[in-house]
Amino acid sequence: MSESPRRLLLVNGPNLNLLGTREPAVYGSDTLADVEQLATDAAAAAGYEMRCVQSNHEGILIDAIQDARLDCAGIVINPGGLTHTSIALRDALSGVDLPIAEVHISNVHRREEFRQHSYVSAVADVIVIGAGIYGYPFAVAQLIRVAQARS
Ligand code: CA2
Repeated sequence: MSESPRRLLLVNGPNLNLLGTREPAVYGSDTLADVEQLATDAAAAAGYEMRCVQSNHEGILIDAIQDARLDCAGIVINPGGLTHTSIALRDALSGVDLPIAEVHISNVHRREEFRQHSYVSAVADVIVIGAGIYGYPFAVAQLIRVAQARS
């Protein structure tokens, strides 16, 4: 059997490109570039490369997840609002059969009722909620632990 690739995919969903520009009380003042840097550094510290994708389009996210099957060892994803609506995204995540880490910057459980349910959580190996952007490097480290245990 071939070795697991030393590459991870970071997926950020709709509106996360706006990080640092609005709603600082909820999401902080760091930008998407800051998030991607933190996650990339955490991956590099363990000898992994990070591919970063953000899109406001569900199909683009699904294509990136499907492609990860070919050359990634795991996926870190903040699905944004699609967390609470998208069966298609969940099907893509369960279909690739890779370790999955779900991240939410805010504590969704202290927010509106509609944010209390995630379609993604049932297919995630790691879930990090409410740790701000520092949830990303934590999720990366835990994802690598799961990926290495599996290979
Ligand atoms: O807390 C999170 O990370 C969320 O996944 C963020 C999503 C939200 O729909 C989820 O319930 C929780 C929203 C991302 C929108 O990001 C913005 C950032 C700055 C300004 C406006 C939106």
